[in-house]
Amino acid sequence: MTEVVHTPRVFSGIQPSGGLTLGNYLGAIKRFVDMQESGIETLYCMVDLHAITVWQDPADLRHNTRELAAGYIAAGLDPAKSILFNQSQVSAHAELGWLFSCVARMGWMKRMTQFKDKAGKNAENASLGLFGYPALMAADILIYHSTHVPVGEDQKQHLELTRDVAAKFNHDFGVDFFPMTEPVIEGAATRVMSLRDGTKKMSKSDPSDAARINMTDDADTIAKKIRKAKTDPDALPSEAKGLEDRPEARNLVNIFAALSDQSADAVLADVGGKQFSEFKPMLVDLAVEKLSPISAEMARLMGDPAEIDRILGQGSARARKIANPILEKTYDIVGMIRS
Ligand code: AQP
Repeated sequence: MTEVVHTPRVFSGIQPSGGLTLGNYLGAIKRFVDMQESGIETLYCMVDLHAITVWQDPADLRHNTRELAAGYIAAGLDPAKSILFNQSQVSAHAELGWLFSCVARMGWMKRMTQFKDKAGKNAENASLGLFGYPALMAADILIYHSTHVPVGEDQKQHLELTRDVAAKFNHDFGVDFFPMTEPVIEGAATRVMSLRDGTKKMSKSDPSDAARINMTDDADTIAKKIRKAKTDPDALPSEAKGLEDRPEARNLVNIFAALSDQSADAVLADVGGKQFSEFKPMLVDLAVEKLSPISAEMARLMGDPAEIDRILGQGSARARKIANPILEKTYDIVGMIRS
């Protein structure tokens, strides 16, 4: 069998399951913008079908989808350069998701740590969709034959499963059709932690609002949250290796590094020896400087929801043009009659 060389194409998505957090921004959106500027074809999705794997109030879901689109655009994604759309408007995602549900194995899903974290002790009561989430995620990526997926560290296991699905499909049907997608997990903040607990991921669905910085927080709120962020009593070290057993300190340094496009070592070369009483105000100033223009632009864009819907409609039409032929070919490989 000759190996097919796939043209580079980037896909990623975020769930409209709440407001955007600094974790989503630094771990995902900021990287999306970098990849957009690299000249590769980029598709960025609001994965609304994934969001409903846990309960979403319909009005909130609509609002959060538009706000996520506004966040993408405000952070630098340009609908003329990147294809921006919401997942449910491109039905090929759900269709390929079903085919992949028949390729992926129960045992693979049971090993997913995100399912264990999200379902918690009450797994029997979790939705079937939450259990099968990674099969739909594999479809999101592979329906575009995507070669690169920028994500935060927490999505690494799902990306490995995407490769397993592609490999099993190719093997079962004796084809070289789906590519082996590469995760792109880069930057100083691939895993932004909770401001209240440095061992827990910063998350939009954390019940404590103080644990996260929301992209819509105003300057006072950002300042208050950073001032109250958990730290330890020691001064900052002068190298990143001195942060190994200090999760909260490491988190704040990594946030500073990512916001200022530096490495943690470069930040510590400047601020090593300082106490948090000195470092936190510096972080507040930097966070407000970087995030305020984004939140102001998000608010402006949210003033015209019809324009956001128009952008999503246009993006969806462009996405369907790429996805539908790949879906048709997949049905053909599987043996479905398409008359
Ligand atoms: N704390 C984080 N640090 C770095 N990256 C993060 N991402 C999320 N949180 C962090 C990255 O953002 C992208 C979209 O994530 P998602 O919304 O699809 O799902 P998630 O990872 O489950 O994010 P949340 O905020 O924790 O959402 P909820 O609370 O709804 O589960 C991914 O690339 C992710 O890595």
